[in-house]
Amino acid sequence: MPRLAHHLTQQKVDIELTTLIGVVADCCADIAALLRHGPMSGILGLAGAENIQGEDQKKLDVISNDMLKEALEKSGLVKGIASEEEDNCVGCSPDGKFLVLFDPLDGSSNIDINSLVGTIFSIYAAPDKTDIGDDDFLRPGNEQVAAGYVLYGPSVMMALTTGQGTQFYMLEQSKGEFLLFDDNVQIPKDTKEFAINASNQRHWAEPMQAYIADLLKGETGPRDKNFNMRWVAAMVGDVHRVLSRGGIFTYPWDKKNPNKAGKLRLMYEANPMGFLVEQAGGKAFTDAIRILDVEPDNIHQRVPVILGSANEVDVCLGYHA
Ligand code: AFP
Repeated sequence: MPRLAHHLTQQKVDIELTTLIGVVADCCADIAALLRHGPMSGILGLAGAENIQGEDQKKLDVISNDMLKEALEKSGLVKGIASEEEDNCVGCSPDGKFLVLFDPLDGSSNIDINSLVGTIFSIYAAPDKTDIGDDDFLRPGNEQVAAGYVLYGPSVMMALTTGQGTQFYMLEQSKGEFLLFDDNVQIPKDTKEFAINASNQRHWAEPMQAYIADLLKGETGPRDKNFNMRWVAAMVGDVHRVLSRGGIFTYPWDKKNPNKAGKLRLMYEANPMGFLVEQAGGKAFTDAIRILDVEPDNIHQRVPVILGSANEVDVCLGYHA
């Protein structure tokens, strides 16, 4: 199985982008090693601070954020970064060619229960200017040059796209190398599996309530087939399942907090996942438009997310039409 850098070179990916993706991959391999030590490492639990989202930061959120920030700064390839754990963007190398946005540890609420977590990243070409600010990161997802995630599961796996389809790599622990094991991930167009946090049902908008109600009716209802449900509570885990065997994943708008458009963040969750899903033949929408076409107005902006098997996303959007 070809190594990550070898396959990207075969795909004729820009050498500096190939190097940058390698920097992210190596850092994630180090994060995976930390997670493997779990409770023995003394780095579980709360960090004693909140992030800009008002969420309690876990020690590993902060540690993984600092590891990625340091690795990206040292690479000399990155003009600036934005992170779920940073209030504002952080300038790195003035002549860096790329901007990188990331959620260093997605699924933080799963850390202390030894469940799935992951790192999500999104890469853009940097603007031709030295001083950068948050506004320089406000680019639609359709301008990403690469996106991916590393899922810290029984196997450590990476999903990656540079716009030439979506590939799966697996971390070969002894060498610390990511090896290609699927060079053309394809999401089945139809599915019988959905993912949603059903505890929010009473807060959803009526179209989403109607769509989910019809799924639950199974073959006795208008869908004429039975559906199964999964909820990992870590987007990386749910999206990996969708990429691997199909499905629809949604974190819809809910009236719990009407000034929040949804829970998931556009710039470092919905956009990179939307790029991966589309490149694998799936669809990724808010409840209205294609996620990659959303014009961002804030680096921590939230959006409703409906993504996965193309035909099932169309059915769900049909309820919202
Ligand atoms: P945490 O990182 O705070 O655990 O949130 C994870 C997440 O942003 C996303 O990865 C999950 O799909 C979603 O939130 C889970 O949200 P609920 O905890 O409301 O189910």
